[in-house]
Amino acid sequence: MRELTAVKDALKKHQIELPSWAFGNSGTRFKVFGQPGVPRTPFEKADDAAQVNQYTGAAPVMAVHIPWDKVDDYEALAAHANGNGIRIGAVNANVFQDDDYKLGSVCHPDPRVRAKARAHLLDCVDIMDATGSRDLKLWFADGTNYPGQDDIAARQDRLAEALAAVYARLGAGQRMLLEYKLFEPAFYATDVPDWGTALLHCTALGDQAQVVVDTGHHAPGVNIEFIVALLLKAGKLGGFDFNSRFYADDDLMVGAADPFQLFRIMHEVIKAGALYPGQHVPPSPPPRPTEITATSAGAQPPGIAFMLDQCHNIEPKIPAQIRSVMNVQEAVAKALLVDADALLAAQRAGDVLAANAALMDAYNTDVRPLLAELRAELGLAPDPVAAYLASGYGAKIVSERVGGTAAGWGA
Ligand code: LRH
Ligand code: MN
Repeated sequence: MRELTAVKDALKKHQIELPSWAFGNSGTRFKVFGQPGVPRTPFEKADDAAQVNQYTGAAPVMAVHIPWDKVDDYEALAAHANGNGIRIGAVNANVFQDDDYKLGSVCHPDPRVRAKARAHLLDCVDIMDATGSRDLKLWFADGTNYPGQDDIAARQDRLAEALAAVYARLGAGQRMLLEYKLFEPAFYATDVPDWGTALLHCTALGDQAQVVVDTGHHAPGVNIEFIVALLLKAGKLGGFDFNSRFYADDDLMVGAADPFQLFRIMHEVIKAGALYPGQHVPPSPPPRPTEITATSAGAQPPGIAFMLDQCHNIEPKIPAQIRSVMNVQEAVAKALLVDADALLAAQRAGDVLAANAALMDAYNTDVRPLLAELRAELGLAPDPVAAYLASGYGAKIVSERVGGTAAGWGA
C-alpha cells in the first residue's frame, strides 16, 4: 500500500486542464440558458479558470478553442493567463460550425472545402507557437447521415492526407491529439468514430500523434478503461476529455454520473506510470518464468493531458469546474491507494474475490480527509467550493460584466 505521503506527493504533481468553453454559455439544441457574469472574452475566461486553480491548486492550465477564443494577440492572452498563475494548454481546432462544413471538413468531397479546413488546422499550429502550447487537439464532426451519401474509404484517405499535412507542420515537442466520437452530429457514419480508427491514423503519422479519450464518446456499456489500458500499452494515449454521462455525449461533470468508472480509468493510468511525467511505478515482484509481464510501464511517453470537456448548462460554471477537479482528485487518490502487491498476488493466484476486493477496498476508502489535509499543506481551504463561494468573486463578475456579448458556442 502506498504511504499517504506518497499519495499526497503524487496528487501534488497531477495537473488538470480546464476547457475555456466551460465558462461560457452552453446548452442543448432546445435551449441555451444564459447565466449572469459569464465571461465576454478569452481573457475573462482565463480569469475564471485561474479561480479554479486558486482554490484547488491542481488546474494551472486552460485549453482554448478557435475561433471561440480568437484574439488579436495570442502572446498577450498567454501573458495574461501567466499573470494569473495559469498557462494556455491545448489549442482546439473547430471545423464543425461553418456552413461550408455541412458535408464534412477535411473529409468533404469538395477539395476547396478540404483546403479551407486544412488552412484552419495550420492556423491553429501558428497559434500554438504564439501561446507556447504543446497540443493541437483535433475533433472532427465529419461523417454522413445516410448509407451511400459518400464513400467511407475515400473519406479516410482524405482525412489521412489532411492529418499528414498538419503533422508535417508540427514543431519539435508539439503533439497532435486526435479525438474520436461514436456519433453526433453525424448519425450514420462518423469518420473518426472509435479508438481503433484514431489509433490507426496516429500510428501511421508518428510519435507526435496521439489519441484522446473523451469519456462521453462511446456506445453505452463500452469498457473505457480497457481502451485506456491498450492505448497506454501502445504508447498512444495523449489525453482525456473528462466528463460524465447517463446516456450519450451529455458533457456532465466528470465523476458525477459514474465515479467508479473514473476510478477504474485512473487505476489503469497509475498502474502504467502515466499519472504525471516521471511517475514511479514500484517494481512488481518478478513474474514466474511462464508469465508475460502485464504492462511495461514506460511504453507511454510522459505527459498525458488530463483535460475536462464539459458544459454547465444549468449549474454555476466556476463552482462546477471546482467540483469537477475535486472529483478527479478523489478518483486519483482512491486509485493511488490500491494495494498493488496484494492485487497482483491475488491475480496471479487466480483469487478472483481477493483481486476484486483489492480494488474495491481502495475505491470504498473515503479520501476526502486526505484531500483536505493535502489542501491544508498547500495553504488552501479544505473545501474549495465553499471557499470560492465565500470569496464574493461570483457576485463581483455579475456586477462587473455588464454589456458586451457573453461568450458561448455561437452555434
Ligand atoms: C465534441 C467535443 C470536442 C470539442 C467539443 C467542445 O463533442 O467533445 O472535444 O471540441 O466537444
Ligand atoms: Mn471532447
